[in-house]
Amino acid sequence: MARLHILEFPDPRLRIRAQPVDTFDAALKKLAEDMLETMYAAPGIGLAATQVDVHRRLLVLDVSEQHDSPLVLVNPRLLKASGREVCQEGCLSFPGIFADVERADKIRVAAQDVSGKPFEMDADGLTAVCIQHEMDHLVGKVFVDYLSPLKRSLLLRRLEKQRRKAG
Ligand code: GNR
Ligand code: NI
Repeated sequence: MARLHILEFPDPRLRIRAQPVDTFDAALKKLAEDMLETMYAAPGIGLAATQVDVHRRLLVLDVSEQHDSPLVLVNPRLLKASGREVCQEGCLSFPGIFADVERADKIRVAAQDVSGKPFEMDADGLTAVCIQHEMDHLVGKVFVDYLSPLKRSLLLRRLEKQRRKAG
């Protein structure tokens, strides 16, 4: 296993639209494992392939406190979405900044596992938020895109300030 480098805003590669995964081989399994290791180490609850500069439709997540419920979704598709909820979100590509984002609170997703086997799952709460956040990354979208221009520029200035402080 290996830890991967996470791209940070405003890296233009975060805006690349991922292509479908079409080869379910050992390299894909290794990528999924490395993404999980990278996510746990960060620490984070989800990671999209886009964030590690791999532009394929693949995401990993684990919202459990024990870090014992890893999920890998390959070629995820949203089948259903209902309800709205506001959650304070963070993103490993925007270290140290947080903002409220409204999303669907119940979703049904179709995806494949790392072997290519199709499955469907229902999600709600933090799992639903996280899957939607990761699926956005796969189309080049990031959470601050949902904010008003004023709120966004405030947060991005805060991000810059923190970076300057960190050297
Ligand atoms: O670690 C993460 N936490 C988080 C909290 C609330 C809503 C979404 C997330 S995802 C984020 C990891 C990340 O950046 N994934 O793309
Ligand atoms: Ni993110």
